[in-house]
Amino acid sequence: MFDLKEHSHTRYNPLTGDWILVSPQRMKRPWQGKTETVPEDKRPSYDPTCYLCPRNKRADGSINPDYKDSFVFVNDFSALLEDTPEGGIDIEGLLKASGERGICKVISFSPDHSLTLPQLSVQAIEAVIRLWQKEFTELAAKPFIRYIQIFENKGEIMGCSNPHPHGQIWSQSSLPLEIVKETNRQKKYFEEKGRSLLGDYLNLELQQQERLVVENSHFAALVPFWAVWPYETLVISKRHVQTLLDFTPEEQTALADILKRLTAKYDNLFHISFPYSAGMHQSPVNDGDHPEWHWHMHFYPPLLRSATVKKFMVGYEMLANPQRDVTPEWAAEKLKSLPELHYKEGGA
Ligand code: H2U
Ligand code: ZN
Repeated sequence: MFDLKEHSHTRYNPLTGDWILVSPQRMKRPWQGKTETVPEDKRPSYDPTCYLCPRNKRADGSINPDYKDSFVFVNDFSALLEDTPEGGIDIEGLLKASGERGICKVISFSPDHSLTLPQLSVQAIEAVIRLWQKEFTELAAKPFIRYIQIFENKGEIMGCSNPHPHGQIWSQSSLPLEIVKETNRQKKYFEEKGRSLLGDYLNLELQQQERLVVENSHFAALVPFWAVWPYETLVISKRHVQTLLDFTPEEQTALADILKRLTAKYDNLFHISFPYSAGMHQSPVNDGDHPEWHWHMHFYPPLLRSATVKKFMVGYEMLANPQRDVTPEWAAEKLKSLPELHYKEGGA
C-alpha cells in the first residue's frame, strides 16, 4: 500500500504549480559526499573594515551615521536603477527584452557586527519590521514600482558578502517570476472558493500538526508539504492580509517572536549561524486590487546533513525536476524537537 514515508512520489506545490520528487527510501543510502570546514563564527561587535558598521565608509565614499537601531541606504551597486529609460526589443517573438526600472536598498538590522537575527531581542526585531513597513510605504508611493521584494541572504555559502546582520529590498516596475506564479495560483483559488489558498492550507497544517515547527497566536512556521530544500520553512500569517502594512502592533510583535524562535532553532540545528535565503512574498503594489494575496515568508536554507554538507541542485534537478530524500515531515520533526533558546545563550 502506498505510503508517503516509504515510497517515492511527486508532491504538488499549490502556490506555484510546481512539483517535487520525494524519495524517502534513499534516506538509507550510505553518504560519501563532500565535507567542508566550518567557518569560524567569532566576530567583534565593531569591525573597522565593515561597510555596514556605524561610522564606517562605504564603497561610494559616504560615511554611515552613528546609528543605534537599524539603518537603511540605497545599494551602492544597485541591480535596478530609477532612471533606466523605458523601451525594449521584440524580434519575431524570439529575441525579446524590456527595460526594467527599480530601486535597491540595503538594511542593517543592528549596529552590532557580531549578532544575527535570532540573537536580537524581540523589540529589536520589531524595529526592523517597522523599518520594512516604512520602506514598503515609501517605495509603494512611487507609481512606477509594482513589486517590492524584502529579503535576507545569510551566510558565505549563500554568496552573502558580509556577516553583519543585514537584508535587502529590491523594488521594480514589473512582477518577478515567482510572484507571477503565486499571484496566478492564489487568484484562481480565491475566485473558485472565495477563500485564501494559504488560509485553507494553514488550517490543514494546524489540524494535522505534522509539519508545524513554531506557532503563536498570529503566525505559524512550518515545513511546507511541497518543500524543496531539506529544512525549508514557510511562515504564514493566521489572518488573511495582503501586505505587511496590514499588521496590527500586536501582529508586528508576534512576527518578531516567530522570526526569533524559528531562526534560533535553525542556528541550534548544527550549532552554527545557519545560512539561508529568506524573504517575504506579498501583494504587488500600484497594480489594482489583489484580494487573493496572503502575506507569507519563505526560508530556503541550503544545508543538508551537517554544518558543512549542502544540498546541490544539480543533475536531475537542473534538467528535470527538484528532488529530495528526507521527507518534509522528518525535517519538521527535527526542527520542532530543537530548543528555542539560542545555543549561544544557553540553549542546547
Ligand atoms: P549581500 O546581502 O549579498 O551580502 O549583499 C549586500 C549588498 O550590499 C550588495 O548587494 C551592497 C552590495 O551591492 N554594498 C553596498 O551597497 N555598499 C558597499 O559599500 C558594499 C556592498
Ligand atoms: Zn559590521
